[in-house]
Amino acid sequence: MTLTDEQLSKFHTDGFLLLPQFAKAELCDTIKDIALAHLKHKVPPVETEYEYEAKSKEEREKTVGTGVPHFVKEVSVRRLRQVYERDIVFREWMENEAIRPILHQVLGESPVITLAHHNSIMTKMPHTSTETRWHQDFRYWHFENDNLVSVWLALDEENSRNGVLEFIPGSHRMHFSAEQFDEKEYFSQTFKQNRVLIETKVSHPLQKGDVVLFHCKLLHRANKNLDDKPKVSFVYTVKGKSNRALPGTRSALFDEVELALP
Ligand SMILES: O=C(O)CCC(=O)C(=O)O
Repeated sequence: MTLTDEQLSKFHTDGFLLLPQFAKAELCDTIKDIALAHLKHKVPPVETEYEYEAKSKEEREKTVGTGVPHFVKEVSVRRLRQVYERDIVFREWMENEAIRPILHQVLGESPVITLAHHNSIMTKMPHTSTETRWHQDFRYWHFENDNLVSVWLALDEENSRNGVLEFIPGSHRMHFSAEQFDEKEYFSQTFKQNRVLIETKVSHPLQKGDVVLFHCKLLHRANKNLDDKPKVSFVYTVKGKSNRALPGTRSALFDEVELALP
């Protein structure tokens, strides 16, 4: 399967692309069942809502993922980290052959999974989750260039009620000044110029099996979950093969997995 020229151009213009019904419902259900079991038992390494809110920029850059500290046992898990190693079903989804030609197209070269970033089951728990503020994923990542794309799989319906992703189209190609971001490098909502840009945001409700590709510099956010069921999604990141992680940074601490064309 490959993208049409129109789809590829849309990805480069908008910074994201929806691939409707890319994964089978049965696979999504299996992934979700395993994820829910890991979430129930808070199988490490995880990130909790507490850590997400409390960590400084420097801590977020360094964290490699541990367990849940004893004092945050009751707090909800925001994401299961390092999912590639957790279960064969997770690994097979990340290595699935059908998406490789598409990833090759959007990156313009061989895709390589970076296990340092995302590589997660991302959740929004009912009642206890928090908003994810406007940000670029690349802010805490350290590579020679920004040729990185994330692959988001909706394991169930994602909508405005349970916290579907929202994007600012084209923001991956914009240049921003440091003052447009707060101390944790979230895109400041009080800055007038930012507010104008935020009004151009878009979001698309997702169905089970939908995949969204999005560029690592695309501004995106998500609401907290106002529904009664958890929102559970799978996200991993690929980079162009020639784009090396900078030595000595967290981005270089983990293995990479090359996805050869089938
Ligand atoms: O909260 C969400 O569902 C999106 C999470 C996200 O964008 C991130 O952690 O980079």
